[in-house]
Amino acid sequence: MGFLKDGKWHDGWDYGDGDDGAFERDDSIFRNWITPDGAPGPTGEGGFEAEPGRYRLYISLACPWAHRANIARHLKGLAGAIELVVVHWRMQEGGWSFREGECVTPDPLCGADNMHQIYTRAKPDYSGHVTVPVLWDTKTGTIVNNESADILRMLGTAFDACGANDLDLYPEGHRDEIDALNDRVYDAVNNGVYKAGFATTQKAYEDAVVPVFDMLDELETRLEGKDWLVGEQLTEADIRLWTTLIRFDPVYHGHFKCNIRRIADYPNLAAFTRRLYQLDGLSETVNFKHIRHHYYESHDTINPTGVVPVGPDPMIPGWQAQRA
Ligand SMILES: N[C@@H](CCC(=O)N[C@@H](CS)C(=O)NCC(=O)O)C(=O)O
Repeated sequence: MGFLKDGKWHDGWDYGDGDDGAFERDDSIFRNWITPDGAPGPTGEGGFEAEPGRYRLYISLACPWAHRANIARHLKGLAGAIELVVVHWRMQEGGWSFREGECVTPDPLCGADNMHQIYTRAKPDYSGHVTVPVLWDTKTGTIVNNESADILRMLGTAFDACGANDLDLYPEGHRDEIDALNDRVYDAVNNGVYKAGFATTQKAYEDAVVPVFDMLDELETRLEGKDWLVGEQLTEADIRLWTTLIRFDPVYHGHFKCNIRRIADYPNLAAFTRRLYQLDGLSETVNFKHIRHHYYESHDTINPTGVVPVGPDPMIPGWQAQRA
């Protein structure tokens, strides 16, 4: 773990400065959008026209935020149009790296050792955390966007005239409902598990962990007799919830102490998790080895030995308990 300050890398933990022990997440700073004609998107500057082969997506297969972006890339049929670069699962000194490992890709830009070099290529005096996903433009040599919510949404439409399929993950008529649900799921569930896991006081932990399960209980009821969270089709709201659910029993339940219940204890959420896993192309985006080893090997304040649990028992049919 670490951060850049005026373009220089520093190892160490730098989240949450008050003494209340609460984890505080940074806002992403690269907020430009790829659009069909290069016009500016809802935030940032224009100049990023959709073109197959022009953009590259840096992700960690462990990271739930990066996972959203890669799912959009897969579901929209853009795997051949947007190159994928995968960092090593272990994030310690130097932060995310490209050191050799199963399913890790060397950096095609400059053979970088670490992800922070990609950030300083884009902005030599960058200060802040070095996070994935990162959407890179090979034409102008800069980062288009490093906010997964934006990337998920922009890949939903940007390439529709040049190679993407017509799947609509953000249907008109349901947008207000999707936005409202996304906000609540983000705060209580997607980021809620991190707030619980990274809390350094009992109070901060308990303040975070209870809302995780209040929201899961509500979602369990919402999914009664329904396949999808909003309307009658898969939307980005489903994808955003799912990337947390798939990591929940293997990682968040133990490592982040979110252990009031498991997803396996919620029939509707468990069925929902399996339903998305079985959707065309989605299981390909899941790598349980990277997921389990990332969390348990990277956060040495929480798990100093780096020992990775072999369980729990598989929630997904076909998923076997894995050994190192
Ligand atoms: N707001 C960002 C957050 C992304 C994020 O926090 N990614 C984590 C991985 S799960 C990361 O790269 N953390 C490195 C760090 O915080 O130093 C997004 O959704 O894209």
